[in-house]
Amino acid sequence: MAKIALITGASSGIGEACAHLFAQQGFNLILLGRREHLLEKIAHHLSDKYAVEVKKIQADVRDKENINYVLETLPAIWKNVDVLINNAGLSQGLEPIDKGDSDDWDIMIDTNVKGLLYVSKVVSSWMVAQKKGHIINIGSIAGKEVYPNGNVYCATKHAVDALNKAMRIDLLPHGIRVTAINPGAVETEFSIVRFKGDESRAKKVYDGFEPLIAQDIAEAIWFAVSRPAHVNINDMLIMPTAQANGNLIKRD
Ligand code: NDP
Ligand code: 8X3
Repeated sequence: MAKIALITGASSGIGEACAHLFAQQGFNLILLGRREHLLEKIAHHLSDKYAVEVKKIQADVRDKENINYVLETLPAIWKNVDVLINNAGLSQGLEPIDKGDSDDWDIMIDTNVKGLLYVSKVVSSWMVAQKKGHIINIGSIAGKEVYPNGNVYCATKHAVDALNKAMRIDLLPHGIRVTAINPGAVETEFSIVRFKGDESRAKKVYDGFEPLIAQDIAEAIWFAVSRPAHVNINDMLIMPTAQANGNLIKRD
């Protein structure tokens, strides 16, 4: 029977790239995100191209009750999840702490931390019952250090770093693998979302250097997943060659 990967935030960027790569590897997919038309397009393309089964879940990871409902009401066969990719996440704004918008802070904390927890609670309980599984948590260089005006986004990714370590401990008795994948700058919709649709400001983030692309991160995730069962990659930090840390990029 084909393995199953559940990917949150599968409608664009890193999540979408993972959907392609895992379908290519013969995984059936559960794709979760809010923008149904994008999930539909991706699901259609992948099931056609790779003859895999794809289930779409249109949901907001911040909605605890609905997340419980949509996951718990999946047919039993779809609960045999082998790989969970906790990827749904975002940044909102880039302001110093005294000027930041507290609504932006709520959105980041609710999505990047609480949303990841809601999904993980349900799916890890299935993995515990199966005594197998692999959870991939998408952190960031922002979870390893703090950069100017990154305050709350960095705090949420530091929380992901802590939760990754905590899951590794809690799930150890059950043989479940847990991996953090921490990218530096990847050109996706991330900066367009951070700057609330301001595409020219978003473009400037990647001016004068070669950022990572979503495929680079999907390949790193696949590397971790495809190790032999006795090998757990705990943590990977992946940067563009032109980026030394959260705040230092060599531009032309
Ligand atoms: P994108 O904006 O391209 O993708 C983000 C994905 O998350 C989308 O599919 C979006 O889908 C989904 N998402 C956002 N909010 C929610 C929500 N409330 N409920 C369900 N899904 C949600 O950005 P990336 O691919 O770059 O981001 C993916 C992850 O990578 C994030 O966790 C981000 O923090 C992390 N990251 C990104 C880096 C970068 O430089 N790009 C670097 C380091 C980490 P939809 O809008 O349809 O719900
Ligand atoms: C997203 C990339 O540069 O904002 O995690 O930390 S960055």
